[in-house]
Amino acid sequence: MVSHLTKSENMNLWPCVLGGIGVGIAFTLGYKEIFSLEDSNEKPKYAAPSKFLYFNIEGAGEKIRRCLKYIKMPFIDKRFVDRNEFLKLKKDGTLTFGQVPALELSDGTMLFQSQAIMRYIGRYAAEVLKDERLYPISQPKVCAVIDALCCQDDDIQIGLRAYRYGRNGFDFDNLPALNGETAKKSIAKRLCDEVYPQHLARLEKIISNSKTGWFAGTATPTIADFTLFPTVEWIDRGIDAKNDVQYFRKGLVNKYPNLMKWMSKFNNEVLERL
Ligand SMILES: N[C@@H](CCC(=O)N[C@@H](CS)C(=O)NCC(=O)O)C(=O)O
Repeated sequence: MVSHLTKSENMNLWPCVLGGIGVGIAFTLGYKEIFSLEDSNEKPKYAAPSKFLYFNIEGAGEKIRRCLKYIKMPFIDKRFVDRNEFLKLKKDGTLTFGQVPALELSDGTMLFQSQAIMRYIGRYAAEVLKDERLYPISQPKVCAVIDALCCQDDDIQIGLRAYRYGRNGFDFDNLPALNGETAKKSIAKRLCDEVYPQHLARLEKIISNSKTGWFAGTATPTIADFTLFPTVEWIDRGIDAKNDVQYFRKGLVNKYPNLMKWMSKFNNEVLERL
């Protein structure tokens, strides 16, 4: 093709040609990635954990406090001074499910349910702090193993939760049909003789097969280890020897040597260094 433009006119066109090519490439790759036009207006994906709300006991909350300390996240450790302080939040609707643990984030968002909270902390550490130890988001299959172990923890606790908290329906102390102490005694026996040994045997097998000594086979403990530790510890202690669980037996974990080793490892390598 013959050009009708002079040489200098031809030279002047180059910026337009290059610009056009640039815009083409930008649209092909997606302008967002190149110019980050939208990013500047987007809200940050994560807000930092800021305040943890729970009773002044270990209970279901300690694993969360431990994870926050493990990733060196500063947070307000709000422990209710009495039950009324908790009931006030329950009544005013702050607690979506009427329960704690709850984690307030720096933008005011409230998170509930310990499993969801643990995962959020794990993801926050991985994405924002670039610390994948608790929840390796770059390895989805490992995360699925971790999630399964956390769900298993819930299954292990089902019997105890039903037994212990009348609000779940099995209100031994107030439902005459449930036969009070007699029923409590035989259910506790069944849990200690059959249910917990089955769960512990499965956990023993998993931890025996782990090359690293942590539940998901990772180099460092994950939220699965932080979640299972208090549960296995409670079972071993005969729950916590309070009146409402007086029929539980202590020392059930002694029969499982690798679970015992894992407990010492968690104590020495995690708890003592927090
Ligand atoms: N599935 C919940 C269970 C939480 C739960 O049971 N919380 C208890 C304290 S450990 C609670 O808030 N109970 C309400 C009450 O005592 O009225 C979780 O894992 O966060």
